[in-house]
Amino acid sequence: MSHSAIEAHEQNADSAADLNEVLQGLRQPRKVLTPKFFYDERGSLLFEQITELPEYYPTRTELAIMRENIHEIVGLIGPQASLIEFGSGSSMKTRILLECLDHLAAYVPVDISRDHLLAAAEALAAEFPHIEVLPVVADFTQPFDLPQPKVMPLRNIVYFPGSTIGNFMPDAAQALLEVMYQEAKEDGALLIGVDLKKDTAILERAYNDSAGVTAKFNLNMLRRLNNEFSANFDLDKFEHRAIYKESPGRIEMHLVSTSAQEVSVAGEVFHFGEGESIRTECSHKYTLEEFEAMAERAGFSVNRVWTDPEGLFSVQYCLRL
Ligand code: SAH
Ligand code: AVI
Repeated sequence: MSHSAIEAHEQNADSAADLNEVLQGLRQPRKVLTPKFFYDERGSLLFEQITELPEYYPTRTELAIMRENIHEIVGLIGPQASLIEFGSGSSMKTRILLECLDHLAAYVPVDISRDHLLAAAEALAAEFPHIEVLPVVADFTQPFDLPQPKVMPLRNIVYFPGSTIGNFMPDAAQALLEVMYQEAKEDGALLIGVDLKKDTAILERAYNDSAGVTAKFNLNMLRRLNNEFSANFDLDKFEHRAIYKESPGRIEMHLVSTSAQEVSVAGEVFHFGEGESIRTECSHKYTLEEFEAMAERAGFSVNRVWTDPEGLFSVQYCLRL
């Protein structure tokens, strides 16, 4: 795909390190893969379909919170900020901010899913010609640099919607918040979407939709390993499973082997017993107090919290302490 109008800042792609991560995960007694491998072009499109599912409440709830409170949010951010978005995907929620923010210095979407990011950046640049759009293709868990906007920003606002923070183990989530603290710089802030603890049935429905889109999204990881890491997973021999575990407070997504089988990845053979699974994703849910404690450990103070009437989801504005 060619994206001539927009310059992409490509950073830290390392397929050897990715393969190593895959192999290390599959060598564990409890096999595990990291959710960043969901997001090739097909995975990004499947995620977009998930966001429209009736059972998947987070996207529409977060959008409603943003729309409801946009004037207050814009007032807190102030003029001439640089908006740096982690895991921007299709930048759907960002449009609400881009429409309302006062003289934005630049919009810097950061995402690992290259073509999807560039297509979204091109569309935004056409829609908002007065805003400098500076897409960064990077794995945000590894060091990366941010491009310098033409207009000097008055402050940096790190935007991290979608509750993607929940896809990281608590230590890694805190480490990521610390990176955001650094990127926010002095006087900067973090605007973050955080999914909240709730009734197990609502959570499990959201990750086991009746149309089977989440199952396709989950299985797409194996398709990707077949395409990119010389693996030979038979997608018909694995099943999607998503369950909520109370004690860590997270949805776990697994791919369960339906029979005893062997699979090879880049020449290394892995054995699966019948019923053995690969954990592909954790989606942690927080109480407001739990998230506040983690944000504080990373150097932020939670300045403002907006939720929906049912208390399903939160958007939080955090200042550097
Ligand atoms: N922010 C959007 C998309 C959330 S899906 C929303 O709220 O709907 C998670 C996004 O994070 C995907 O676009 C995925 O490609 C990106 N992502 C996941 N892990 C990443 C990583 N390690 N580095 C960069 N982007 C990542
Ligand atoms: C991107 N992330 C916050 C989603 C979530 O809800 O954890 C990914 C997802 N997995 C299954 N459905 C959606």
